[in-house]
Amino acid sequence: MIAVLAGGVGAARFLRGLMQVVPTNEITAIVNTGDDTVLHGLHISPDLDTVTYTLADAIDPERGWGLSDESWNAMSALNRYATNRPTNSQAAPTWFNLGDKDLATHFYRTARLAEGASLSEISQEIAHAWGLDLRLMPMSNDRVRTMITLQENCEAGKAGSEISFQEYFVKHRHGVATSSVRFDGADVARPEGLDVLNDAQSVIIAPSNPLVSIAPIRALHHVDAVLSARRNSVSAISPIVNGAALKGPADRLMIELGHEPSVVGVARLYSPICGTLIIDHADAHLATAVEDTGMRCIVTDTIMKTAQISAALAHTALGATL
Ligand code: FO1
Repeated sequence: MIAVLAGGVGAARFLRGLMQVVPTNEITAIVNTGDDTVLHGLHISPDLDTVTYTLADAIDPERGWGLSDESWNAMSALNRYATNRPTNSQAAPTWFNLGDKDLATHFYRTARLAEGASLSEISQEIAHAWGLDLRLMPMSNDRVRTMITLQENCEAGKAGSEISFQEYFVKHRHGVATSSVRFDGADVARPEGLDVLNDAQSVIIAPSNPLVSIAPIRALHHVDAVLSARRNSVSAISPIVNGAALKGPADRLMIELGHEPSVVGVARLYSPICGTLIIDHADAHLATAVEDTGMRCIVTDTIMKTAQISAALAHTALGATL
């Protein structure tokens, strides 16, 4: 069985490639839930949904999240109330866009949670309903929330105050500087998938944001210990190419949190738990510097423009763990 540590968009693309290389029922994706949020009373798990929708070929390709051929009637109907609610009310938020079809997933997840089902059970039910037979599990069934501390006074609030990940990423379009990131609840949350990480033939860290998508998973008890004990059969794909993130704020976050925004910076973050870092041709000149951190380094095409490139990348990542 192959275990993949996954965030959102980059991980979903990688998993599409992996599914072309190994039978899907041999794949277990352990997915970040630090991005989860409750809005309109609905529990939303963006990374689980992005992986599910992508693997089910239902994702909106431009946005990289939510469903294709979506309508937004519920959201636009909310405006009537958003413009009339009391000033101190948080009701009818319109900054986080929920498509009409996407709402069905949040209705279902919220109702099943209210019935006492675990996020693991629900994630499997949703994956199955979308015809997926890979195992999709949340990093924990307990609440963990990525919190962003503001570096300076800005539109999002005062320096030193915290906002939730989605307020950072969506409401403020990750355009505000952060001084630290915290995973609220990670110290007491029970990790899902420790036995998966122990028993898997290979563990692959998908090209997700090391600091806000992979780090929440690593912050859970014993995860780093389990990975470092088997680091030679753990490989990672750098989400940073040529000093930049392909999507999202990974490069800016690395600078703000004191890391080098390069494959070497990624290597320093991962070398305790991972034996091989896979980097793009654009960073070939940094391969030696990556190896100086104690990791093997493989240079290949990591920009998943086509299904073939994704499959080849998955094959390389797998080969590096054997
Ligand atoms: N990302 C945005 O940039 N704007 C949105 O309005 C938005 C809504 C949204 C709704 C459901 C969902 O599953 C994801 C959504 N995302 C949105 C993406 C979300 O912020 C993810 O956390 C990011 O993709 C980072 O993983």
